[in-house]
Amino acid sequence: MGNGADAGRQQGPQSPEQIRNVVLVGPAGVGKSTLFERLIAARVPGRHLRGEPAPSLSLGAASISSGDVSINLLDTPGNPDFVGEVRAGLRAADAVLFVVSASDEIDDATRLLWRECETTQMPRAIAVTKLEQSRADFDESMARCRRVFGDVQPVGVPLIEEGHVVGAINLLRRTVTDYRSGEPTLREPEEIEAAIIEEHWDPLIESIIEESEDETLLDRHLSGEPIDLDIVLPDLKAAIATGRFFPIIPAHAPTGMGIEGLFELFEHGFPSPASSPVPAVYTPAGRPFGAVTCDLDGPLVAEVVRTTSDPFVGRLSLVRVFSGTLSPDTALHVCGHLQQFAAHHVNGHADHDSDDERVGPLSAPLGEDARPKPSAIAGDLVLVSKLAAAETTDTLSSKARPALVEPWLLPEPLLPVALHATSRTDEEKLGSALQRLVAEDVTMRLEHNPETHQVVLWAMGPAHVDKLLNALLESWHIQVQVEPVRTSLRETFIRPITAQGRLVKQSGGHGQYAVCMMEIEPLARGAGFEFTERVVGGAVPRQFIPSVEKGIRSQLPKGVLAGYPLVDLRVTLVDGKAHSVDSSDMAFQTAGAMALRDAANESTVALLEPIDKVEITVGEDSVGAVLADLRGRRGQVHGTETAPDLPGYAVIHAEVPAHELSRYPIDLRSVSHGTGTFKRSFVRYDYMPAALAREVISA
Ligand SMILES: Nc1nc2c(ncn2[C@@H]2O[C@H](COP(=O)(O)OP(=O)(O)OP(=O)(O)O)[C@@H](O)[C@H]2O)c(=O)[nH]1
Ligand SMILES: [Mg+2]
Repeated sequence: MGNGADAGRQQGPQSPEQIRNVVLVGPAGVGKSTLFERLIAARVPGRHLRGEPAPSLSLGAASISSGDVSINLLDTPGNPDFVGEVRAGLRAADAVLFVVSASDEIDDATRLLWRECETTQMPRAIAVTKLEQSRADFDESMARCRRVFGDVQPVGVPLIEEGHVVGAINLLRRTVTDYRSGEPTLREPEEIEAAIIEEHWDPLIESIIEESEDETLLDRHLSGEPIDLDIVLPDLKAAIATGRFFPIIPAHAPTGMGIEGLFELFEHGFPSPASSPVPAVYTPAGRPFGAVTCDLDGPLVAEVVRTTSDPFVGRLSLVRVFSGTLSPDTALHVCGHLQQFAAHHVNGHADHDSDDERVGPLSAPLGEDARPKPSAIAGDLVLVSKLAAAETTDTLSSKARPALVEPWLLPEPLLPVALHATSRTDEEKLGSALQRLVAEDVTMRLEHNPETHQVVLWAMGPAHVDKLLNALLESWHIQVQVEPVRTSLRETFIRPITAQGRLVKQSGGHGQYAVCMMEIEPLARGAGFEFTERVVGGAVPRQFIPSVEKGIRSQLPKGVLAGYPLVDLRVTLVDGKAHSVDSSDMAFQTAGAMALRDAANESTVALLEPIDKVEITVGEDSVGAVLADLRGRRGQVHGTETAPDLPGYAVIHAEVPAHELSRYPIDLRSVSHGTGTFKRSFVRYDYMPAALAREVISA
């Protein structure tokens, strides 16, 4: 390739048609990162494979050039705790390379990920790894994919001998790449290989024609004419674009088998951003923004899909440009209104609108590294440095025409952990560190519970929590301890009683004198607090009756038994005594609160615990196990039905004490073999069993 082409690459793609955004998705450990690195190494001079990859914890990105196109590859984690990264990757990309391992069954975790892709309706291809392993079988793997995913047709077939990958057949080119000599060598198929090509050719072409609806190709195929690559490729692209036809290709990173076939697929079979739908765009006030298309001369609309930060380098935002052109050193409008769109609470991600964020230098990501990039056009992905306020899902737009992109659907973090720093100095740093880290990760939320005085982090699962603890330690040098999450309880009187508050202090000069008698009655759940009075003959002087009420009201949030707010009661002031000199507003307030406290003991006051409504979606095979587990959690099951849009799944409706749900994301995953997901929402408070209440009170 001449210098001219290289210079062109430095400039980045000149039109959206020259861009491919491809995201690798698949279950944990199938070899996505290995493949990602291999694809980079195949196109970036001087780049070598970097040993064993660690399980991925966040979205990886690399911009590489291949042929005439610029490919932005995205690598996602397979661990279900990081499904938020998968969703961000799907938003940033226009096509999916779904990766499965030939030596594993298609398990429920894989199905869940496939469904994540399916809901986006994005064009997909499938790569099969680990073909040389003893249990692996490409045909078997293909058959499994067909059963679960639909119209899956091979465009390549591996050649394996005694557990070694020795070559691959390219079905579209009808050629073989041979690795036996150590170097990939292109050759004509031998007889047996030609038979394999014939076996797969008809179903492949017929599937392509069915989706592309190309009559000319159909005529050629029926008349038995040879079909050249340049004839079949546009139809392949059309078939893939429907999102109903999935080419499957063997890939073996160690030998490089399949790598060139994948590039061929990316370049000629995958869509460019020009043909992808643009997400909904509004003005920051929520009004229609006007049409947005993948046009580099259009208004700037871009979205942050990943945020990383480093105490030294500052914030680095990975941005997908949907419209317009992003240039360095310009002022931008940056905004995020996450709560407006999210179905759940997103504490820690407050709405923000900033009118003068300056874009720093731009760069193209390359795994952990980056290379300078002059600008980014519609359809491209780019790293933007030093945006002060931008969080993941935020919109970048021009100051002249501010925009707000509707964010992708965020998963709800349901695993709470309470954190505190191990030392006092760390405790001071912890608040700001947590705020920064949570701002980077929209699948976390942060809650300061004023009732339990705990800092509670809501995460997706244990690996997600570990990731945060590691970041606190490594980037911020803060050591934290995780403690059980305390539930916000309530206190309530369980039977009517009479109470007396008696404040009699005769010390030196002015004394304090107030006596009040009251009747306390429990009220229905949710009724709150009512105050009435039946005082006769001025036993409590008129002006002090509101004082008694005020005193009681000030006691309510502090509780009377275990320090939890007292709720659902009616107090009727019936009698009292006053002193012409020593009685005062303060004295009656104190007496009112005293009466409430003195009346409280374990036989008159009970603890209430929050009950959540829970909706669990789970594979039908796991329903029994999940129901049994719910009983162990004091859950009340209200019904089970087949999932409306999810064949093979059931939805369980139940009410469960919140106290029993603190580890449910972990436990549900294990009782349901990874098929279970759930939603929870508070419904009401209800009595906590006495034995449990006693534990809480004595704790
Ligand atoms: N035998 C064999 N091992 C492979 C192959 N591809 C990857 N591996 C190994 O599989 C392990 C997991 O690979 P990764 O690339 O980290 O897998 P991943 O899909 O990125 O995993 P997550 O990031 O956790 O989702 C590593 O030890 C790789 O060396 C392959 O084709 N054959
Ligand atoms: Mg990985």
